[in-house]
Amino acid sequence: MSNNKPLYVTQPSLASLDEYTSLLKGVWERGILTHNGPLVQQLEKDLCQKLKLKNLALVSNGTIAIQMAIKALELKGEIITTPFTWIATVSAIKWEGCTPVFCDINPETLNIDVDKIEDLITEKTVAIMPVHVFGNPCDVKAIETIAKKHNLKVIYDGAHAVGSEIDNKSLLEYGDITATSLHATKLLNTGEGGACITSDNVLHEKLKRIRFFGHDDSKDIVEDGFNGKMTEIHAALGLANLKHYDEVLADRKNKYNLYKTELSKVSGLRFQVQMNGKSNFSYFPVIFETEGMLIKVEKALNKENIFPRRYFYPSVNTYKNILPESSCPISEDISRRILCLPLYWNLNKSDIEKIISVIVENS
Ligand code: T4K
Repeated sequence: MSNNKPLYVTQPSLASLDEYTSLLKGVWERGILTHNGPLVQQLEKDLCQKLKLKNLALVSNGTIAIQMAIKALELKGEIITTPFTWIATVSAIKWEGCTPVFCDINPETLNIDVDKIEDLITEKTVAIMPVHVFGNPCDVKAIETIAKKHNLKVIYDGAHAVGSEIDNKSLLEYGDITATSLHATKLLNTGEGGACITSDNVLHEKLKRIRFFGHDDSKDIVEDGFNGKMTEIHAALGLANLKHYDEVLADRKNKYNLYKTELSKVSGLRFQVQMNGKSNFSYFPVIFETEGMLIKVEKALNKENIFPRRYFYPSVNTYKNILPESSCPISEDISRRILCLPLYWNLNKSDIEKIISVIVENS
C-alpha cells in the first residue's frame, strides 16, 4: 500500500467553514431549527432562481422525495423503472405500496430503453419512473409521448440531475414530478437532503403539505402526510454551498474532459453516451470490456490508495432478498463492467493524471 492520501470516488464540495457558520449565527439567534424556517424558504427561492425552476420543495433526503412524489400523485399499481440505479429508486416504490417493473437499459446512454417501455405496460401500470443516470438526460420527449398515449404519470428520479439541462431548461422541470437528492455525495449538497420539483402549482402545494404531516395552514390534517422536512442546519449548508455552484459545475466538466481525452486513447474502454441534452458531468463512469479487466484495474488503484466505486453493481433487479426474479440482461452485463472514477472539487489535476496512469498500465 502506498503512503499517498486516499482518493475516494467523491468528496463533498464544501463552502468555507466561515461562510457556513455566518449563516448558523442567525439560526442560533432565531432559535428556529426546523418547520419551514427562513433558511429553508431562502434556499428554495435561490434554487428556483439559479436553476430557473417554477417550484421546488426541499425535503430531508432524495429517497423521501421519490416517496412523496408517488404519494402526491396517489399512485397504486405497477411503476416501470430502470434496474440500473441505486436501490433507493426501487425501495421508494415498494415503500409506497407499488410494484416496480424493470425495463432494461440502453447500453450507450445507460438510461431506460424507451423502445422497451411499451411492451411492459399492463392494465396495472400507473407510472414510469426513469432515472437520469449520472446526470445524463433521458429521452424525455419519447417518455412523455408514451406516457400521454397510455395515460401514465411520469416521475423522474433526478437524484443526479441538478445542473443537467435540455434545450436550456433544467432537467428537473420534466415529468409530473422530479425527485432530486442533495446528499453529501452530490454536486450540490446539504449534507442529507433532497427536493421535489413540479411545474404544477396545485401539486406543489400538496407536496408541501405531505412533507409536514399533511397539515394545512390552520394545522388541520388535509392529506395523508409524513415528516419530510429539511432543517435550518441543512439549509444553511445548502445556501453556503450554492454560492460556489457555478465553479463546482465548471470544474466537474473540466475534470471529466481531462479523463475522457486521455482514457479515450486506451483500447477496450467505453464511456456513457450523451444524446438528449447537457449532462452535469457529476460522475465519470468507465465501462470495461470484461469484469476481469475492471477487477484488475480496481485492485491496482486500491493499491495506490485510490477508491473508485462500482456504481451501480449489482443490477437492482437481481436483489433476490427483496424482489421477485426478473431478467434485464443489458443492465446486468453493464453493471458488472462499470466503474466510477474519483471526480470532485478537491481532486487535483495530478491526482487525475495518477489515476489515468494506473489505468493505462493495467489495461
Ligand atoms: N436515486 C438515485 C439514482 C441515487 O443515486 C440515490 C442516492 C437516491 C435516489 C437516493 O438519494 P438520497 O436518499 O441518498 O438523498 C451514496 C449515497 O449515499 C447516495 O446518496 C447515492 N445515491 C449513492 C449513489 O451513493 P455510497 O454507499 O456510495 O456512500 P459512501 O458512504 O460509500 O460514500 C462514497 C464516498 O463518498 C466515500 O468513499 C467517501 C465520500 N464521502 C461520503 C460521505 C457520506 C465523503 O467524503 N463524505 C461523506 O459525508 O452511497
